[in-house]
Amino acid sequence: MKRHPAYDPPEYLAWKPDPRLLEGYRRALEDDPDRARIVGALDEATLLGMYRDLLRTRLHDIGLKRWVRTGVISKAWLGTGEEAVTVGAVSALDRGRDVVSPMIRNAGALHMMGMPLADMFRAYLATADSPSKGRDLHVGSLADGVIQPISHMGTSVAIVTGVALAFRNRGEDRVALTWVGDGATRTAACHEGLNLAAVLAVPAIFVIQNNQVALGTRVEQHTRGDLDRVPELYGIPSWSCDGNNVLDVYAASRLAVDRCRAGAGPAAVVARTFRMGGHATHDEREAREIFPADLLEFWGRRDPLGLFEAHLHERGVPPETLASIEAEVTDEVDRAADEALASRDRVPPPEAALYEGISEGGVLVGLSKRPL
Ligand SMILES: Cc1ncc(C[n+]2csc(CCOP(=O)(O)OP(=O)(O)O)c2C)c(N)n1
Ligand SMILES: [Mg+2]
Repeated sequence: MKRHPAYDPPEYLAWKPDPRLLEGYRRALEDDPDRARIVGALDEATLLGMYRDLLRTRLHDIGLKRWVRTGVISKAWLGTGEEAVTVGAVSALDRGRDVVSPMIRNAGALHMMGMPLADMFRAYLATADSPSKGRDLHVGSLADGVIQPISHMGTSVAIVTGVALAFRNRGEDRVALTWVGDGATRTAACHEGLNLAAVLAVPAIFVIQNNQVALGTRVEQHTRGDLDRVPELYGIPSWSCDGNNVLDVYAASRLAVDRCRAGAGPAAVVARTFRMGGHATHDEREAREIFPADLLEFWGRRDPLGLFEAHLHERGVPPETLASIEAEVTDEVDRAADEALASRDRVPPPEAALYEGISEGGVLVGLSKRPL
């Protein structure tokens, strides 16, 4: 894929696949028979769909970064380097009926669940036609099965537990999934939520997204012990995976989702990855200062997009096929950003919009379109 000197992490600029890493990438998918079966069943169209989703996610980040640099917005929260954790997990869901509760670093889940990219950009501009009608840059759409997050880390664990309980009580064959950062796993809300999900045996999936850092605090500063074993504390089975290998995340998530659908209660996925930028765009330099340079290089060599692209080449997908997908997605993301800018010029947020859609007879708007 094209690299973007003004926006990509420096480690990505001269990116070349490392043959040893590619072999490890393949081995992770072949050594475990369950994962090998799941990945082996993917056809080329599905693999290319994942590539498209990864690219959309990366280019949406780049679009936001461009806006920050050109003064359109002051700050953006990005998921660069962590895209595979989102794309792999959502790919394991049935997007017509399941529900997700993404955190701000899981923006890929929004377009994958069906939200227009232009709406994702509009959220940052707070236009009246943005998903929250200009009230919040946290993005969701109940009609698309996306629960809008709040800032408070860990709360989505309890929320999806409640949603999954509703599914079970109604006898609906649906699952609810959320992502929990390494820092968020340290909150009381997360532990209460995991415990409740386990004892009620609800169809919820928790993806622990260990990107090695919480704001400016490295994982080894905020956690003693092994994050991979957190679900086990509550009797929740979990599958660990390489968070920079989209197919490994997909396979682990499928194992978790299949278990939930079979009625065996909650399941977890623990994905190890790395935040290649700052907590948001404002602290990129500071974020680099908290890690040794060789750690950034280590993770830079594991760019989830670069590795997947190289893996697809190895499987015989011609480079021109990927290049034409990239051209299409680039165009699509650019157009979405322009549409959002046009909204800002056309529809500034009227005060009245702030009071719209909060509740209708006590029922949140959106529920009627796609009941949770
Ligand atoms: C309960 C709570 N405490 C503190 C914060 C401030 N805060 C926002 S993001 C963040 C770090 C989250 O780290 P992690 O869960 O690892 O997610 P990441 O940002 O790495 O994706 C903190 C402490 C918050 N939003 N909520
Ligand atoms: Mg983190």
